Amino acid sequence: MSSPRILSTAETLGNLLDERILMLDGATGTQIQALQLDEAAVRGSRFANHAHDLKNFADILCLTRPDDIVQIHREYLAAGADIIETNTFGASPIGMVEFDLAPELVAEINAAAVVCARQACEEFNQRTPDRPRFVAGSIGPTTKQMAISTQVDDPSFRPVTFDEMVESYTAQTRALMEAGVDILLVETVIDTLNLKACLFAIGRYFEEQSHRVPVMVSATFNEGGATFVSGQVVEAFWHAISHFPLLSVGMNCALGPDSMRPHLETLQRIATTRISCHPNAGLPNEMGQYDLSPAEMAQFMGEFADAGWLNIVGGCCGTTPDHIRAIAERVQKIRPHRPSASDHLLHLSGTQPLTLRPEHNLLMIGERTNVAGSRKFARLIQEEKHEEAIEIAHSQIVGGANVIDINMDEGMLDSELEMVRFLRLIAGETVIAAVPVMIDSSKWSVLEAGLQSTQGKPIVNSISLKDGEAEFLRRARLCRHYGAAVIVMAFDEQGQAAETTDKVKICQRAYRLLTEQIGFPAEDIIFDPNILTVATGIEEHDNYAVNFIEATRRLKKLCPGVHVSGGVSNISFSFRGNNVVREAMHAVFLYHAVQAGLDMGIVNAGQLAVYEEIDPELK
Ligand code: THG
Repeated sequence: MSSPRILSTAETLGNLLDERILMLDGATGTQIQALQLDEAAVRGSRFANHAHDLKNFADILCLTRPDDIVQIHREYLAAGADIIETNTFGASPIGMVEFDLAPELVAEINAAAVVCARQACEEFNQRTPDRPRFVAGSIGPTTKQMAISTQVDDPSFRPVTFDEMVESYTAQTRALMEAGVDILLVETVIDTLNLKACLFAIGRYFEEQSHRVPVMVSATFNEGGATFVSGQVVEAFWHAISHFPLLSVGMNCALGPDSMRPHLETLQRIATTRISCHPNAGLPNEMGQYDLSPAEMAQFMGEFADAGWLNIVGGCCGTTPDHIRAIAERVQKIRPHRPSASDHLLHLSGTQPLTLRPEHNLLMIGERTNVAGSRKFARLIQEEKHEEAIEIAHSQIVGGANVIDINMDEGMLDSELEMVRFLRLIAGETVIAAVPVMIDSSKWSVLEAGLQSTQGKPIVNSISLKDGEAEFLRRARLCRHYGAAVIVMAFDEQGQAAETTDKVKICQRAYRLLTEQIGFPAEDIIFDPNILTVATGIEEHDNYAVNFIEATRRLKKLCPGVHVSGGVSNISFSFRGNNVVREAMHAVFLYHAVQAGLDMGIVNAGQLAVYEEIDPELK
């Protein structure tokens, strides 16, 4: 006889989400303000002598006035909330710095907050056991930003490092998880690089503990609302975080529901997970108050739900239990959103999205932001003439590059530092920041430094089996945690493959390892079967172009879903100084390679000859 299996909380949640739209709670801050607590009341006896005002740190109330917090949760549950957010928005080490609170308090505040939320939920669960309520651990963005400079006079300035951010988010994640949250809710995301650090921290924590809970991500935007977070449009944002298995993605806060409409419309169409939405009660007026009534808010949310966009809804600043009650009533019978299926295309992003579609002829990757590939760029970096170095990136894009390859591998340079500095600098250049980057180095430490400085979805150039399977898979896993596609070179423990069969064999081995052992998506694998120099005077070298083309043809058949790339200008090194010949060679090579299935090439964008226009004799 088999006894009925008890569902895990995550399974229960998933089943409910398939059936109906679930309700989040509304603003905690608005309810706390209504209590009109003064500084002394917020501090209680424990923090009476604290050196810094705590009135603006609402999370401390979990320790000093837990009954008030439980009561706020109860009111939202009574209004119809299925998911209660813990009062922990700022309770991370970096979030607490400005209040002069010791990082040791992180564990205590988060644990106390979970106890408050759990107590309120349990009271309701006992009354209506067939209607479970869930505790979501709220993780806020901190006041620091990593994707862009917040100092006008120093575009490379960043107040924290990626590692510091990961450490801070790990501390809060650990505290919430040990206290037993059902969900982690990373909300009010204002900076995608912060978010990537947060997801990196959560993913690593889950792996180390072999225990996970569903994760929700909710981003926000400001002013004009033309861009989403840190200058990104919503599609670019989604591609940058789509590597992480999420319960939902959505948006909150901002300028109220109406401002979210176009972003939400796009997000629900492209995201392959569920959609959440918990806006402010409209725009703040001159008094800093929010004007949308419960009925007005319910109307907006009802429209979004009617359109089939929503799975989880609630409210942010200015919303009250009355808002939640009105929204719950309006959306309760509406069919929830069905997430879109993956299109299995290669998606990349800078601040703009870039999707490689089958009808694309060739994706061009600008080669000149490479200290080994351009004497001029090398000199400018060495002489710290960054504005002119940036101009090279710019001219590659104007010349047609869809992606720019950045390489700082040079003995005289601190390659990690230069990689990070250049990536930070271009993050402030609208035209350049729009395109995805290809982070190019033969040193893993440089690649990782680059990954930690990129808010979009980049390409890592490159990893290979050169140092064995374990190291290959370790790096590939990390690339995935950072949200990157990878170039895999046809290189193994024996060296670089020059013959067609070796190229294919090595790539096939890498393909099996990546897809079978770590579930790396095939579309994010880009093979580079080595474009080697022809016409060197050594006879075997004369077949190198054909070998690459033939390997490309076979790999596209044998490894379904992958892409193929190559460094095109390598082919013609023997003709250095003769650009007419070199450009003709590149054009003829590309003409055949693209037909064989080459998807992208590292090229001197703007300097490509047109195949049809090459002098017949030269051809
Ligand atoms: N595969 C992958 N990555 C790569 C390569 C590859 N990265 C580097 C390289 N190969 C591709 N990039 C270049 C960049 C410039 C040149 C060639 C390849 C080049 N430069 C001129 C030269 O050396 O003659 C520089 C002239 C100048 O200084 O202006 O040809 O294969 N994954």
